Amino acid sequence: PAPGGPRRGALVVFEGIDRCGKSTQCSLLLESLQRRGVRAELWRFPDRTTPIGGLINEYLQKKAALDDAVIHLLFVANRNEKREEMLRLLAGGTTLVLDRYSYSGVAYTAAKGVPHLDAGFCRAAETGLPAADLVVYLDLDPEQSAARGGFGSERYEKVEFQKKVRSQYGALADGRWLRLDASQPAEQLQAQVAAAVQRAVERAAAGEPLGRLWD
Ligand code: Z5A
Ligand code: MG
Repeated sequence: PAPGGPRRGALVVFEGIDRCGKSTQCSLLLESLQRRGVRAELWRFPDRTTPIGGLINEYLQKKAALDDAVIHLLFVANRNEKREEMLRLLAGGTTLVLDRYSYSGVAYTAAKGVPHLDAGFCRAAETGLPAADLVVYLDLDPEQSAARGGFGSERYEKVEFQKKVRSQYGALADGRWLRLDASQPAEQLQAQVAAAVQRAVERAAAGEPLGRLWD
């Protein structure tokens, strides 16, 4: 960073199949960052509070049927409507913790197996958004996630589909992904998450540039 200039925040994303424990880990992480005096915010995608997010919510709750390309592009639009604010917060030194992001977009749409909506199409739709400094991937067997509370009421919450999503995630992982066995106890997972996030926050503060999807 420029001497005396702001040190940027890190973009930390949690990914994984339904019920793998993302929201639990995100909340624990936010508390631990704030305890250590790191300025941080927790967001989730989809953001169901915007008009576009409202349409996504109706689709997920099976109150509306939408073409697969249309729902994919709504998820993309829902991230783009937050793009400017994300960039502003990161540049100003706030670390952003995201509960799902573009990696969900690719994994869930590509898992549908629609020929014209493959992973290449999904990626092309959202170049220009910032890439994560760290993706914490909580890997869990869909049979185990299905046994956790609340599974089954929304679209996509089917073991067979979640297996396809898991294999799509496997194809996306690169050097910025930390894959954790999500069947471990939550506190044990959090210790590994906190250590990796601290390193990502330090790298960002030291001036490592923010990446761009899908460079
Ligand atoms: N989607 C998409 O298609 N395209 C996109 O671009 C985006 C999303 C962004 C929204 O999901 C749906 O949208 C999702 C993908 C699609 N569809 N599916 N599947 P969401 O984010 O609103 O919901 P979710 O992530 O699928 O589920 P969730 O309920 O939020 O799960 P979670 O956050 O991963 O888990 P949790 O709430 O922390 O924990 C679930 C339960 O497990 C709960 O009872 C916990 O107490 C328990 N738990 C948590 N951790 C543990 C451990 N370590 N051990 C044992 N039990 C645990
Ligand atoms: Mg959640």
